[in-house]
Order: sequence, then C-alpha cells, then structure tokens
Amino acid sequence: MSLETNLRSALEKNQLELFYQPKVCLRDLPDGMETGHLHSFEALLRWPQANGGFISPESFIHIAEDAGMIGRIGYWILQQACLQAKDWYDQGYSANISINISPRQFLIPNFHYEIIQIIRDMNVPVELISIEITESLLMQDLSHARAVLEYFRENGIFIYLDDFGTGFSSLNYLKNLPVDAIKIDRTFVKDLSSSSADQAIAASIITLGKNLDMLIVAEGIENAEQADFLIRNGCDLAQGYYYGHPVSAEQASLYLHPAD
Ligand code: G
Ligand code: G
Ligand code: NA
Repeated sequence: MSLETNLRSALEKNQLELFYQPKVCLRDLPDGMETGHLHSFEALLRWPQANGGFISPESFIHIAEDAGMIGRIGYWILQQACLQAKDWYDQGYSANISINISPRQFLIPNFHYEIIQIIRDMNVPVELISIEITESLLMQDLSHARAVLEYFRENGIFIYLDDFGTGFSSLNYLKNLPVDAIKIDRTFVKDLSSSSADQAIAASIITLGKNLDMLIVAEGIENAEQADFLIRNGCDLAQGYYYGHPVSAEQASLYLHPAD
C-alpha cells in the first residue's frame, strides 16, 4: 500500500496521535503565570507504527496536502486538542494547547469558520486553544491572511507566528497582522552560546517583539547556556528538549499546575 493509502486508513481508524511539548515561563508574566511553570502546550502530530516507532509529520504532512487530506487531518487535530484541553479543564487544569496550521489548510475556503465552529461544538473555552502559523503562509495572500487572522482574534484565539526570522518581509507582517506572539526559530537558538551573530539576532527579535507588545517564545532550547542567554535578554517563554520533549498526553499531564 502507498503511504497515502496508509495515512487515509490511519486517519479513519483514529490511529494518529497528538504529542504535547511544554512551553515554560522564563519570567513571571503579567497574567500571573510564574517563572518555571508551564505556560501552554504545542500539539505535535505523530503517526504510530506497528514496530513501536513513529513516522514524523515532516514525512507525511506534505503527502496529506497533496492528497487533499490536510483539511480532514487538520480538523481531526483540532478535535483531538479540544478533547484533551477539555479533559484537563474538567480535572481543574487550564492548559492552553496550540495547533499548527499548515499553509495549505489556511487556504481552504471557510476553514477559519469551521475551526471556531468546532471549538464551540466541543464546548471548549476558546482561551484554551491557540494557533501557530508560519510566515510562508502569509506571503501567499496578505489581505486574505489578515481577514482570517482578524476573525480568529475577534473570537479570542491567541495567534503565534512560528519559525520567525526564516521568511521574508517579517517586519511588514508584524506591523499589519493581529499576531500575539512570535516564536524565534530554532536555527537562531542552536548556536546561541557561541555565535555572536545569533546572539544579536535573538536579542533583536526579543526587543522588537516587546516593543510591539507581543509575547516572545524561543524554540529548540537544548541547554542551560541557551536558556541563560534568553532569560538575561528578557525572553518570555521557552520550548525545547531542555524543558521537555514532545510527549504523550498522559506524560504531558505531569507538567500541569492546578488553576487558581
Ligand atoms: O514534531 P516534529 O519535530 O516531528 O515536527 C516536524 C514538523 O512537522 C514541524 O515543522 C512541525 O511544525 C510539523 N508538524 C508537527 N505537527 C503538526 C501538525 O499537527 N500540523 C501541521 N500542519 N504540522 C505539524
Ligand atoms: O516548526 P515547529 O516549530 O512546529 O517545530 C516543532 C518541531 O521541533 C517538532 O518536530 C519538535 O519535535 C522539534 N523540537 C522541539 N524541541 C526541539 C529541540 O529542543 N531541538 C530540536 N532539534 N528540535 C526540537
Ligand atoms: Na509550531
């Protein structure tokens, strides 16, 4: 069977799984979240295999896109994230979950209405779901992107701009779009301890984001030196193996703190 046929079957049989990677506060935030505590999770798709391993989304998201399946997979991801957020919420934990929106999914007509409708239908407080979008998506049609993002904002959805710094014209997007947070791409974090260029870039993104009143997340933090630099420079949130790998929902629940 082809990968595409297998993927279709896995989706129908509910065999895909979401993993959750923590985003941790690097400082006390105005909304009361404390340094070192969980801020939220990013949902990351996994396709479990019979041998106990996983196929990475890197190898199958584009297949889903080419096969016209990304819409359905995207809704499945959202529903799964909603079920998880609601499950934790019912146990007394308020953990926001962000889902990745692929550029092709973003272009599906009315997908934003569908997303808000699903969140309502599933009875999940809207502040528990956020979205992550990439710059490449914005470049395709800026006015459409703005309309869609404004609809999300009006409905209370928090918006992360992912992989920041790897695309073009980033500053123009930042000025014109309702983005709440930017994620410093992990290519700038990787050599942060040794590269003065990366240090300058990371510090500049943090300053820029702060001046635009956005939350700043650094991705791909793997060691204490990277973390120290980001903390010294006022970065808000951290994500990376140093703080926690993407894990199953059951393991992720160990990061939860009871809501006040
Ligand atoms: O989690 P991992 O490192 O395996 O992810 C590899 C790539 O796949 C990353 O670029 C990530 O953004 C993307 N990815 C992971 N999960 C999802 C998802 O649920 N939806 C979409 N569209 N992309 C995802
Ligand atoms: O593109 P996006 O930001 O969605 O990327 C998420 C991807 O990054 C996932 O595949 C996840 O497994 C991976 N990832 C998360 N933390 C780290 C890290 O500390 N180092 C590396 N190399 N990859 C990471
Ligand atoms: Na992401």
